[in-house]
Amino acid sequence: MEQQLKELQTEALAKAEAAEDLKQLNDIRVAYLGKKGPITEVLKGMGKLSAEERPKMGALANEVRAAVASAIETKQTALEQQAIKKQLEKETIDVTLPGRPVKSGNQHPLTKVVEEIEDLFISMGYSIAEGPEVETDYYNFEALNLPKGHPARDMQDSFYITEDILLRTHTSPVQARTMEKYQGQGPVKIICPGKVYRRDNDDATHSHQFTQIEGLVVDENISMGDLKGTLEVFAKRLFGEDREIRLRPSFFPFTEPSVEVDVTCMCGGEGCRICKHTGWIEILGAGMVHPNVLEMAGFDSKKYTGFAFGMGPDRIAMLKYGIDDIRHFYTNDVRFLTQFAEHE
Ligand code: 2NL
Repeated sequence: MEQQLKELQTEALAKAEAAEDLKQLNDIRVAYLGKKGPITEVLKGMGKLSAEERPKMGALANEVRAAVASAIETKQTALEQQAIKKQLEKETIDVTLPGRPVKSGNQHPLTKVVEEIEDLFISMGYSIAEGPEVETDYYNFEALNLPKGHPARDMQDSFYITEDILLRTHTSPVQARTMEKYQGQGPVKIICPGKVYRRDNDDATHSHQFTQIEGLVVDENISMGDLKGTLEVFAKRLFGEDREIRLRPSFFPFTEPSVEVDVTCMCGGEGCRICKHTGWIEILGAGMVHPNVLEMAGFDSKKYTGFAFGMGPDRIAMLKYGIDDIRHFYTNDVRFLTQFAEHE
């Protein structure tokens, strides 16, 4: 029996040593140390032994069991370490590799143009004023000298919510509201940027929602000369110092007299498709604030005069960047939008 146990030990140790992975090693553990294993089998024959031999064999069996268990334990640690080492080698990270670039967004072209124009007027002492996009009939029309029955108030042209409430069709109501807040005390010097709405079928040059920037100056002794000088500074700063402007007579219900303002074309007067071979491009409308508008907002039109102007950043951005369709601003195709990034 002693011989059998020693052979079992030698055999188990050799197998443990030869195990190639943890699964094989576990099979060896179950085979030799399990309840149905050969050591238990051998010990079943203990009954045939003498009383002196029995404890000796019991002790030897325990020694064999311990030796096999310890060999398996040692091998297991070695195999586990080997596995970790292999894994680490496989997962080696090259910390010197450059990182992947993080994609950041960029400003919308309209936002860029609006902010550029805002900054330009802020540098001339203007404040920015904002107001609601859902307006009352009073501020959108009445206060701007567009009385009931005026064709511009047509249901066909505006988005009415009720008979008295609509989506603003221009940013002028913000100016009317702001003037009221001044309680007849000048000077008022504001720029009103924002979204406006008109009932239009969208095409390359029309959008039912677009942007507007209006400006308003009200003070004593404000003249048409102040308007012209201001717009000249504006046009030169926005489009280039080599540009000139011209004023043509026009009509708006809220200004008298009213003008339309053109800037010389980038073709330098040679004539091109953009200026339709005239050398001039229309960029805004303006005029002297109508006395009715001043009075309705609480200003004494004998003491105060003012000028106002309005322009469409959509159109200006289209001219500035050579964009041929206004709908590009609102369909948000990233292939379009990312062209206005100023960084990589
Ligand atoms: C255009 C023309 C214009 C105004 C807007 C205005 C506002 C008040 C009083 C007087 Cl509160 N006028 N705004 C004046 C003239 C022209 O816009 O073609 N816009 C795109």
